[in-house]
Amino acid sequence: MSEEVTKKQYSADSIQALEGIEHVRMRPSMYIGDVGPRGLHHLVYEVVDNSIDEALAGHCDTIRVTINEDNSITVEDNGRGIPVDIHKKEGVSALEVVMTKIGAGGKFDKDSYKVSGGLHGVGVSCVNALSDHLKATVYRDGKIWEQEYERGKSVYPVKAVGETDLRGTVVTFQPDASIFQQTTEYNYDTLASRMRELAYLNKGIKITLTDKRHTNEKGEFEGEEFHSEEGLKEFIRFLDGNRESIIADVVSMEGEKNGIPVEVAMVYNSSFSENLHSYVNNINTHEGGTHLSGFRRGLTTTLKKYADNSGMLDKLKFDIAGDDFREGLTAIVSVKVAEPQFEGQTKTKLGNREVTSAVSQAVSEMLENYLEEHPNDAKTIVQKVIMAAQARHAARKAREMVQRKTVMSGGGLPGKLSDCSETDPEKCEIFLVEGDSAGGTAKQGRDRNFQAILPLRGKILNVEKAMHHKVFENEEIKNIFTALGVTIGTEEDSKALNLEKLRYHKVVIMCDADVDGSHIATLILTFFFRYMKELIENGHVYIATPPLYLVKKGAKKTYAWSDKERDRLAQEFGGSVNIQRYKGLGEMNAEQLWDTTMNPEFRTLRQVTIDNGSEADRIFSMLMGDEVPPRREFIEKNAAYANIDA
Ligand code: 0RA
Repeated sequence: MSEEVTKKQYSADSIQALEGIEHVRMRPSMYIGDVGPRGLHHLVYEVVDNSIDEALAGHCDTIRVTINEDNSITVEDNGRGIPVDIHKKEGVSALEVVMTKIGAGGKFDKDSYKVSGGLHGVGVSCVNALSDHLKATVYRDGKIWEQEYERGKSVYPVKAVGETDLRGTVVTFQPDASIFQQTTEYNYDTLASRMRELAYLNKGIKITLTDKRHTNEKGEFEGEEFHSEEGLKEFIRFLDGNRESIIADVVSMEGEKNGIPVEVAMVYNSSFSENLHSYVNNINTHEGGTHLSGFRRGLTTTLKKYADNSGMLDKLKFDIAGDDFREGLTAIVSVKVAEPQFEGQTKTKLGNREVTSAVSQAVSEMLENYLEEHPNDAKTIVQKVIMAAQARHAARKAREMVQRKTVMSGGGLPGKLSDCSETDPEKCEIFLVEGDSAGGTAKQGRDRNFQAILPLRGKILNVEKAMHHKVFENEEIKNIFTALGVTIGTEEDSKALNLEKLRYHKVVIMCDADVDGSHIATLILTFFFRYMKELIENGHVYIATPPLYLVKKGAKKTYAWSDKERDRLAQEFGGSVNIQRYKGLGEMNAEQLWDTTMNPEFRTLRQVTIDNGSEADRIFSMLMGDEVPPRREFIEKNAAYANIDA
């Protein structure tokens, strides 16, 4: 090949690379989901995933993640280091290819397939394209190599800057504020919960997280080390730490079935909820899929067989359904799939058919052994299943009552609901308001065209501690179901919430801005999380934020949402100002409530999201469960206004 041609080819390729970078910058959401806080944090996960892959390939055991003072992020590992030699096809350093070629990933290394990988699996080049500045340092072959980039383009060719005995890769990036316009500030807890999850999912790897933005009293940086020798077994103990186990130990297994690495761990607790968490290549598959079906199948077949043989079901007058085997069950399924097919609305549902039987077999083997070796536990589990079946029959009756009412419109709507006149659900909002009196104020203050009010009396039922039929018999909960117009499928495999008839696309929880109010908000959220998760997942649930203070001077008055804001306003007004602390919604008149909390032009609604399903599950079980100390600790740590949009 003549030099002429090589050059031409190189420049053609680099133009293509440029187009790739421009495309990522033009349509960032296509690559990382969104450009809000979620996308911002996703950048870190994408870089860490590369190091996890290196660890899974057996070449590295430590990953350090640092939030630097300026909110840039450093990820370092002690792996082989990204190769720096000239990539034959591209004519530049392999490091540069990995960093600047969109879609290049680590694919040129054919010996190891990439198993981990962010939700979008887009590679570190996307992170680079969306960063103001990125610096890659590689310790390899006795040398320290370096290259820097701006907005995805290299600033200089890869160069050797020193010598070293170390091996590894260090990437530091500063997200581009012109892309992440909402915020470029990293949340420690968000990163910590993902790093913890990764440590449990990939046992043996040490992951540290350090926050250099502030120090504690001793002058040390905040930070944690995540490391698990027992993997999912420990993950289950962590998740269920606030629940009471009814069996001796966590049941777990790890192995390969039909060439698919499968890991499963499970435990039964005394609660009534089912908590299944599933992962494919370290990605949380919120929508489940074939691996979860395999888990359910394995569990049901094995337990059913055991129960039948035990004779415990002989005198039973009602049938046992799949659900009954999963009440009080907490389980994690984690598989590694070479070419995962993701389906579903959020592309988090595994579609690969072959995975079902692999997981089902693994679970059957694991459970058969456990039941054989722990006859007392086996009996406890079967008894629990029988009780669940019994309760399900009672619950079905109660639920059918609710749904009969829901389906018949007209007389069906709850008497306490003040509905809006608009009928297009997309334009409609419903406020769930604590107490009849605040409900009255909200009713006067609202825009009745599109805002409906449903007052809830007192504390709503703590669904975390109640059996299903009690939940469906509860007056306030029945009102929420009928007002929203949603129903729950009764078929075995379509327990999903039916949102087609949802009457309001914004469901706003409006409670007092105090400890009681946030407790009530948490109770309502717990109900949504356990019984209407899809409502949250589809972005329909919001929390209203009423102001804490009214700051007045003469005719001038304004509101404050924090102590800091109150002090600033008081200073701005100067002289003697009158400050009123709103203890509850009831202290505001209708106009004030509209101005500050309900008027779409001025209010702030906090959208409730589930960033991390297992973490949310753990927090709800803690907040609403029996153990008091962890709850107190959480509330103290998160102050009066617990950050419930976990
Ligand atoms: C491909 C090949 C080799 C290393 C890596 C990728 C690698 C990538 C990343 C990303 C973050 N940390 C990493 N560490 C390693 C090396 C192949 C060889 O040395 O033979």
